Amino acid sequence: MEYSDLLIEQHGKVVVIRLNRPKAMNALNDNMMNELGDALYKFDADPAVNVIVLTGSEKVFAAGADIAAMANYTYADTYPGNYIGRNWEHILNVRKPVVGVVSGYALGGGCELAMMCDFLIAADSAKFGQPEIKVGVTPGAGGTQRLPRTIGKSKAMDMLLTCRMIDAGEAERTGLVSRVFPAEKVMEEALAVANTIAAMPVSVAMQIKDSVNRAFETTLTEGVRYERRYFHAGFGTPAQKEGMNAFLEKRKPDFDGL
Ligand code: CO8
Repeated sequence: MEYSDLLIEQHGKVVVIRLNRPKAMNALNDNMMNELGDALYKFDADPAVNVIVLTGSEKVFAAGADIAAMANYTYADTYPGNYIGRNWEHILNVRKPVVGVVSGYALGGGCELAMMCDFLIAADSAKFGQPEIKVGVTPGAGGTQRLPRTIGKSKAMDMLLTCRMIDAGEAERTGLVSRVFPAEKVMEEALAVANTIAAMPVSVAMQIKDSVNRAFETTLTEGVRYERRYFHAGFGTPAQKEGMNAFLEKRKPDFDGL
């Protein structure tokens, strides 16, 4: 598939998917979300890829769902027609790590899409917000759910009800992003982070991602049982043999293809 709203770059075992609708602040329309789903599934299945980086431009990650495209939708379009929704959550089916890199605005559906990444790295220019109330709707892709779970109820309510944007510093303090870098260095630094993950055994990275996500869906006891199954099963894998033998032999492990 040729992409008109995405740019793709590959750096070793890391693939970078860049949202690219510069004239519309990367507003997320149906075509872009279809293309994103296609690209995510393709790279998730590609043995040459261990990590996916999702980013936008220097100015904007994404300024939300495309308001021009949805302004005239009716309820029949949205609920029975499922015009906006059906292609938004493909990212949650991706089994390999997805690192989001946010420079500039991540607003509305853009902030929600960012929160669907496994973790976020931000440029010091990043601004996160959920201004849906100002266009007369609630968030629809997890803003009222993932934001309070991530930054706490008080800050989330504040952002959701007043449309206040938070900057990169506040996003890092509240746990929305894991690291912040100067805007001009953020991609270089994010690629270094992604390459660190890409050098680990991809099978174990996938198990860790699955276990962490399970933590948000189950009780602590069940979550630990789930984790324990992966831990025990690890002893049947080449990644465990290579990792532990390399440690004992005082050499660097080679997890290529594991
Ligand atoms: N949709 C469509 N077009 C947009 C959007 C958008 N969300 N955001 C910006 N644009 C367009 C503008 O209309 C403008 O187009 P034009 O040049 O043709 O007039 C162009 O991008 C540049 O924008 P601005 O001139 O406004 O640029 P500024 O630098 O002045 O401002 C902002 C940048 C602050 C990002 C501003 O554009 C803005 O506030 N955008 C809207 C943000 C917003 O309200 N987002 C929430 C949208 S609703 C939503 O996301 C619901 C998600 C539900 C998902 C459910 C899935 C299941």
